[in-house]
Amino acid sequence: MKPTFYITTPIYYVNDVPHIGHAYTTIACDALARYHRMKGKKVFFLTGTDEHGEKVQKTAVQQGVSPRELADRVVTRFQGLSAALNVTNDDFIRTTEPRHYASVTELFRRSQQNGDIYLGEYEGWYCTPCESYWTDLQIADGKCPDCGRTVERRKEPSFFFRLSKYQKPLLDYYGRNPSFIRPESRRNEVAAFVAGGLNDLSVSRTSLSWGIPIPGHPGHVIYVWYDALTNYITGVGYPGGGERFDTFWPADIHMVGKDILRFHAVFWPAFLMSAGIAPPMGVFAHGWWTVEGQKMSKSLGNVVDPYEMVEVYGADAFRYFLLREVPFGQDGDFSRKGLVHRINSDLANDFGNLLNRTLGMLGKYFGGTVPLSSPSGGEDQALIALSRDVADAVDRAMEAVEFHKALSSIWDLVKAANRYVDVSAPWTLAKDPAKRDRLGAVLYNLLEAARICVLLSAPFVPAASQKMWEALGCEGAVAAANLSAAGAWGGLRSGVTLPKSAVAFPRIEE
Ligand code: ME8
Repeated sequence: MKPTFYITTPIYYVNDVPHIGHAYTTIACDALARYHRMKGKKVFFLTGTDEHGEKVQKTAVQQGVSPRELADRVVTRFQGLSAALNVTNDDFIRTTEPRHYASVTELFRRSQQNGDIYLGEYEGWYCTPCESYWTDLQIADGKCPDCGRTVERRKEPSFFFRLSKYQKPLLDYYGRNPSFIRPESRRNEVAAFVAGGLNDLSVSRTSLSWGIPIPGHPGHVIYVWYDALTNYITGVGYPGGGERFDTFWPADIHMVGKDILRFHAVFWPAFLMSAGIAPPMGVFAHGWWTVEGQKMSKSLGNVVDPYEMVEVYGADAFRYFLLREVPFGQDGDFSRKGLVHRINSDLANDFGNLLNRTLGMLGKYFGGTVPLSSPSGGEDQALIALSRDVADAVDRAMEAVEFHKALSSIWDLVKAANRYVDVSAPWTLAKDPAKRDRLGAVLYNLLEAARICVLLSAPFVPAASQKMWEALGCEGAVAAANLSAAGAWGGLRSGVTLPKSAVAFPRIEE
């Protein structure tokens, strides 16, 4: 097992406050970071904000403030997401920090030094909202191929990066690393794009002042994507030559939305190859959310505010819904009805109830003291075998970044444990004093199955799982438990006294 794991979110534009899309990527990364920590790895998890560029400058002008003032104000909304969503990022990078200026300048200098950057003049069709130039071929009837808005003709002196030179190295890299771009369908898309030929890329602007200046070339600032992508190495200490960089680079996963995959899977590895730095090991593109069946937009007024979700439904429920509802990588639809349904059926009924009814029976029949473990019957062995299979399935799913599969496997165990209650009928065993040992074994097995479910679900529902962990008499933070050691059957301690109930997932009125 590789002992380290470095995961990143995109850095978010500060021209607007966080919405469900930002929360989604961040939560997905957090679940992975937590999972890999519980596997015993040294994890570095980076998120942050993208503060330069035309979009931010424009919004600042509209609001009558400087871009830096705008950034300073909006960044707190993104930083606050970590506490609200229970997210465990190790650092938060802002592209306006001095450490990032040093990093971008050095990366650029290295490419310049080996001849991959040259001064030219750029002319093209420019889409301002997308910050992209397009060629004649790409614009159908004068509209941006990405967003459909009108483009304008523009020309300016610009530094270019020799992206064309990296066509073959990129294709070779994809070939050697079949899991570099995931999901697989996206890999084919990107590979086809690269195989179609790459134009050199304009990497500086003179039409813009809000950016990182290029030393020795007054008037030029670094193009926003070159600036933004570089955050991933700044965050681990580039170019300081420190231990963190050596430990964590190359990153294991850059998590991104499908709209920005190309920047990460084509431009970014090429910039790094040019500077003699190893490309990242993986880029994963997730899908987009619609809201109640409609595209999310400010004008429709249907933007989902993660802070509101946390306030109304709780962070655990929101996290669970986002990662359970939709196969990761595909698009999905967010609805309050769907969220409430998942809370009541999966969380409150299935999982919460399993623990709560077992604690109730333990209180009633054993004064709350955990009996000895003495599995005997076939149904006991089946439950134990299932718990092992589920732990393996969760591991495979998490390695494949398939959260929905991991969660559905955990729920296989939750549901099997609930069935085990019905089949073993503790209330009937309790009537016969000769069956007291058997009653004890049944309750032990139930509590133990619940404990394993709690452990496996900890990366997804961190607060509730901690509450359940404590209710099961387990010590310390569940987030700090080691999955393989703690996940072995029989880890629950006998003889401890547990509470008579624990409500980890309250029901919500529909
Ligand atoms: O793109 N559903 O920042 P950003 C799911 N600064 N995800 C969505 C979404 C939706 N409805 N809408 C947006 C940027 N997103 C750059 C990144 S990285 C070096 C620079 C996702 O704030 C979108 O796919 O505009 C993207 O991954 C993320 O939100 C950030 O968007």
